[in-house]
Parts: sequence; structure tokens; C-alpha cells
Amino acid sequence: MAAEVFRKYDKNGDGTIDRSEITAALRDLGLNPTSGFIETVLKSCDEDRGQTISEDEFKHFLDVLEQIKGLQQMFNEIDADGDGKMTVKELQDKSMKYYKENFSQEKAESMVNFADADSDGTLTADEFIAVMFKEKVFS
Ligand SMILES: [Ca+2]
Ligand SMILES: [Ca+2]
Ligand SMILES: [Ca+2]
Repeated sequence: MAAEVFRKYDKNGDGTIDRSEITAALRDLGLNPTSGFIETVLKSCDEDRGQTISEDEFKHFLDVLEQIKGLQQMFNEIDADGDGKMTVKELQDKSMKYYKENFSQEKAESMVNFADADSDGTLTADEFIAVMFKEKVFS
């Protein structure tokens, strides 16, 4: 079973999953990943630092994809109006549920600003997931 799933991601069939194949997998989830995020995903799976994901490391990659899906769900719930942008207010409204704390305006603002790669004042799923995933993996 695992080998079949691996082949689905190993598009060129060379036995490893490289950056472009990671990118394709993330696009399949509906993301538009930056090169920085792709690098983070690769590093989190690539235990032998071979710059690709081998079949041995593949289980970890599937776990990572699951984690990312979980973060997507979380994003969609916080994005209450479903416009694909998380505002400071939307984050504040759901902060008790997800962070067990009622965020002040200031705190919600500073979290949004921290993750807001294009500085438009709101977070896309890509901006949100990139930061949340990094915290999960490297903390
Ligand atoms: Ca490949
Ligand atoms: Ca929204
Ligand atoms: Ca933004």
C-alpha cells in the first residue's frame, strides 16, 4: 500500500520526492506554497539531509500533510466569513477556542502582523499555515 501511495507523489518515478514534487503535493491541498515553506516541509521530513524525501522518510511526509490539513481546517474555522482572509477580529473571536485565551486587540494584531508575509493586514491560509507549521515542528 505504502509503495503505491509513494508513487502517487513521486511523479517522475526516481524513488525520491524532491522540491517540485513537494510543491505539487501542497498545491493538491489547495495551497500556494512559498519556497520558504517548501524548504520547511522538506527539512521536517528529510532526516538524512539528502535534500529529498526517500521512501523511508515518506511516512513522516504523510504525517506532515495531515498536520497541514489540520491547520487548513483551523484556518477555515477562524476565517468565519469564508473570504479566504483571516482578519485580526476573526482571530480574536476564535482565540478562546484555539488558544485557550481571549486575545486582546493588541495581541491578535501582533500575531497577524508576525505571520503577514505580504503586509496587507490579513492572513491567507498560506501565511497562517507557514507560521503555525514552523512553530509546531521546530518548537
Ligand atoms: Ca521524484
Ligand atoms: Ca475572513
Ligand atoms: Ca497577508
